[in-house]
Amino acid sequence: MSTASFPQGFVWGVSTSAFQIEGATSADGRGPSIWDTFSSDRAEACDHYHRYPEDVRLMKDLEMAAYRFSVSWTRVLPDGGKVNPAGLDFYDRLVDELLAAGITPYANLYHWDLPQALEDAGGWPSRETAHRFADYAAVVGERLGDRVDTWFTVNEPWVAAFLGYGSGIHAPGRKSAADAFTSAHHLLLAHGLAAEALRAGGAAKIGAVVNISPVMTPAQVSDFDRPLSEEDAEAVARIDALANRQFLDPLLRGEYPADLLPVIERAAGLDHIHDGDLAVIARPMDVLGINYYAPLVVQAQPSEPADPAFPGSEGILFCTVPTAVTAMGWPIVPNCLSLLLGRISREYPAIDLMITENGADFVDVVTGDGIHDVDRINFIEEHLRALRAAIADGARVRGYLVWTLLDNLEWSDGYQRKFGLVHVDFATQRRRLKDSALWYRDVIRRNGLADTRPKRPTLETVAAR
Ligand code: GBH
Repeated sequence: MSTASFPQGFVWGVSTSAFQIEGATSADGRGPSIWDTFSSDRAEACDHYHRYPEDVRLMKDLEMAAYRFSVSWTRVLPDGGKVNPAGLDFYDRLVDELLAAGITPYANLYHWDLPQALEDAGGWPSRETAHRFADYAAVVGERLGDRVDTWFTVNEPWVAAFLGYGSGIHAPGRKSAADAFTSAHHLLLAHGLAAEALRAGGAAKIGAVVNISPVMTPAQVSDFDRPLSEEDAEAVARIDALANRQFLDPLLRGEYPADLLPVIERAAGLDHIHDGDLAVIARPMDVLGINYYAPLVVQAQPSEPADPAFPGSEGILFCTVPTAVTAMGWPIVPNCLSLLLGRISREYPAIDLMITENGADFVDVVTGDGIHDVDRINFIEEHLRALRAAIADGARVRGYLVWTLLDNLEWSDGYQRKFGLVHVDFATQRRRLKDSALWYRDVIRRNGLADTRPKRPTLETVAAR
């Protein structure tokens, strides 16, 4: 195997999420989710609910092997309780369409669109929501379980808990450290209970998806081995516990990190963690999905107040660094992907991994003859090199899914963010392949990268921005 090619059977594809592409928010009995309530943008998104045959055809033309989509909880259970068969029918049609196109379906049950009725009943800070989620998982599993290859339960519980209930920049927009920690625990419990329900229904493979970011100081961004002062080491460890180990340790070791428990206790107490919960959360799973975008860059700064998205982060400054960034301002550090996969392989060696999201928003150059997104090609290519190196070092990564197929509705940022391999004109819903889509098809065809380095942006493309 050359250094640019990937293991035989490596799975290539893309990920999407329901609220970001489906639209049709009141079609066929769908109920309101917290994102319908919270978002101020037009909700028609990519109208994928009606255009899914075209979108599946696009993926087929791009020779994708796998598609990870999310199921909208409120299509299936509009008020969180009663089943809406017409909503289930949509995913039934979608899965059949994928299989007919030779694309393996990976279904994700929760990409942040909690039924508004369940939020009104307490939301994720309420333990009951985890049980409602397991009921929902059983319903979807029963209908699609004979055809879905892999089930993911929750996507990025950190984001759902700490941006939804901590900083409040995501739905439902609540701002309470206690609610954020209890939500995180209940999302993990929801994963475990849903895994049990799916297993009981005979599901093939089950996993959870976490967003993991290496945590480092500004100096370490260009030199991972740079030694740290005691204060900075403590700052890095505290953010690592909040962002990463809070989820990895319960899922893969059945315990909360010892250094995190006092932080949770101060903000939320520990009564919400019941005896037996961690055993449920740590039920064996088949794959851990990892979404990687950017490192978290921090340093000790005594006067700094806590960031509401990281309750317990008093005395820690989140830094900007002079590296290349995406349009969103996220630092581009591809080798962080090898760093994090090496770390997970060492510390949690038993689990198979899949990169379930990686990608970037850039200002694409849209012309009559095409959409030129060389920055996205460079971003993905450099991350694939880092991934390939991690695999050579023994990381058990079975596949890679680009975030995302289509330019879409980027949560609180609306429509101006462009993460797609495919451009969408939201006035007409016309889809056009970007250069990156065709480039990715070539990666899939040769099961790896070309031996030459990617192209840097040309002066014309830079000037065109
Ligand atoms: C994903 O989450 C989501 O799953 C997906 O729905 C979304 O469209 C996609 O990202 C793009 O946003 O402060 O610069 O260090 C990403 C989770 C958590 C990743 C916060 C970036 C901040 C990076 N994100 N993190 S930075």
